[in-house]
Amino acid sequence: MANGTKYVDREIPQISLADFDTRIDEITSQLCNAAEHVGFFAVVDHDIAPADVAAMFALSERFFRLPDAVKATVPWNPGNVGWERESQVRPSTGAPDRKESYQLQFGENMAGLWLGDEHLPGFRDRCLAFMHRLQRVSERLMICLARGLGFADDDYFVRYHDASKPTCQSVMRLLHYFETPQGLDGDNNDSDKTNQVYHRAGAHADWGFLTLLFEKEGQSGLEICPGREVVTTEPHAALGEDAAAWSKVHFVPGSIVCNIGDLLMSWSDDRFKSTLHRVKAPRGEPGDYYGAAQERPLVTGEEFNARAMSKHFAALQAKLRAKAEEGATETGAGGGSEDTMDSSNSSSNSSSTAAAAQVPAAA
Ligand SMILES: O=C(O)CCC(=O)C(=O)O
Ligand SMILES: [Fe+2]
Repeated sequence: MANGTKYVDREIPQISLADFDTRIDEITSQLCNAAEHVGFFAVVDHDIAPADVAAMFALSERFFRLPDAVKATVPWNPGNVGWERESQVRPSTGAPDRKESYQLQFGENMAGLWLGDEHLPGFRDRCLAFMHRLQRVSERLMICLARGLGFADDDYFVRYHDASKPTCQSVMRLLHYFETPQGLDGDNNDSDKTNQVYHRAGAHADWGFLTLLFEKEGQSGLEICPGREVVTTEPHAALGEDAAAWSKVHFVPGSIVCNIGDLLMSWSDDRFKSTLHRVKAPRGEPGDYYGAAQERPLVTGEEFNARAMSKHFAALQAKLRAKAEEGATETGAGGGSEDTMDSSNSSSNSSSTAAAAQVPAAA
């Protein structure tokens, strides 16, 4: 491999949700096994028809084809909603992901941020209908995950992700990765050596609860690196794109690829693993997909709290601490900024931390 990335084949468990009520214990055990060992699994027989997924992709594509000036009428904001373009800088790469995204929620954060009907008639209603169907799939997963963790109440997680609450922070993110030049070198530089660096989604772990991801056949790129063995020492350097052995996630027709996020890892006392993953920019390997449109609607559950910020955005933390210390020197007040970020797992008061998901860390 030109770039020196080490690849190994890893099996992504495939889990059927068919006959959910009667098979719930079997499904629970399969899900928990996957969550503990890989952090990724592909769910099939989930009751969302391929035609409905294709229709959602088509709608997403129509959105992204609108002029930027129109998309800019629904700009991203710290409620973790809205449209952004090349603004997400990952600590692992220090460069913006080459993508645009539009994040949608059910509730009050969307005020003024739904694309107007004059641009795409029915957009809001169609998205919401799809989001509700996805929410039902995630609820089934949440039921099993709570059950598998031994919570007395199967609905424990479901209650904290109640889509009927205006504060619900479940997100559907439409994604469009931009076309990249053919022949990137091992450092993701283009062959003209113009110092352009290309990452579709740099290596990261999701800090939400659970991510459900739809892929399109022939649009490869998603790779995982289970175990997080690469983050034991210096997180930023170790999170580097090629620091460890990666595995390609191959398209499985009709499946939803799911992964555990940091919040559920924390909520499960680290029993379930939030796995490092990325969307690799093509490098001329067989099967690489160059563009022009790769869209993946996905839903994250509740966004992680400020603990994720301290983990992923150390630079920002350092700045905040320095500021706090400055304040303390001036006013004589004590206390650090960390405490305010530790409200942790208890649910739906973390919209400001959700914002950090897209704070350009290296800005
Ligand atoms: O598009 C993908 O395949 C994955 C995207 C992703 O990892 C993310 O947005 O968190
Ligand atoms: Fe991710």
